[in-house]
Amino acid sequence: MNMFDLTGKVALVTGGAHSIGFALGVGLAKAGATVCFNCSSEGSRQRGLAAYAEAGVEVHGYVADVTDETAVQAMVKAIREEVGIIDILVNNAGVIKRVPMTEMSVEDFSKVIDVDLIAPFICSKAVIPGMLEKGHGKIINICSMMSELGRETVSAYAAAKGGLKMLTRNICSEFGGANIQCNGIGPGYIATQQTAPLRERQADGSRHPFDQFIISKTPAGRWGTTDDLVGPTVFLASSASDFVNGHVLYVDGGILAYIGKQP
Ligand code: GCO
Repeated sequence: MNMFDLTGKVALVTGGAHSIGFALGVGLAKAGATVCFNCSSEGSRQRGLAAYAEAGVEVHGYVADVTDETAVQAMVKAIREEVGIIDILVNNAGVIKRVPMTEMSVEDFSKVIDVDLIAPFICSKAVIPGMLEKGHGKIINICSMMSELGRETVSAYAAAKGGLKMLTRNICSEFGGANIQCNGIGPGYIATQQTAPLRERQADGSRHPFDQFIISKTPAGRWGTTDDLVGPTVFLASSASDFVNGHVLYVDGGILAYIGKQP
């Protein structure tokens, strides 16, 4: 028996039209799951469907604002009717605003908390009843280095991702007895559009100072790729992890273990 086989499982990936969510959607589909992805607009849905088709993967796309409980409940209901009860939820949708705290508006702080912390609550609350009905479920929260560490300009993001680590532990605590496992994936520094500003080449062609910093802090000596996150996510989505619960699996090339290379 292949304990990593997801055949017969229905997965929902929020923010799954591009970047990390897209890579995870492709990976879950290639592991056998029937994948549904969520995005915020019809344009994103169409672009996402085209990208999955180009990757040779058939998926279902759904538009819903993940901070809107009514919209999320309607999406989960539509998925149940059109695809099936959701077995695997990946709370991936997220935003970041890099602003010094004293310059950040409460509105901007709240927006980050809404998307990065309250939306995973809303989506988890929407899928758990179906998981209870089926007698099993997997919830995977995309956490962050900022679930463990702070840094300048990311106060809202760190507060949200720290909270998401504890929401992960609480869902484990509240529903572990119903055979629902809730774990996190903690990406290190991954080369995506979201981190592109941190990797921009300088005018003289040199690396961005933050890029150099991350390279010095990562034993692997490189930024991660979205593909680095796929295997750990398939593991947490599969029966191979049925006794793993409330854990955040850091996929960071060793950053959290390393004091950093001597300058
Ligand atoms: C930042 C980065 C990080 C990464 C990721 C690390 O500004 O420090 O955006 O937050 O995106 O979350 O795990």
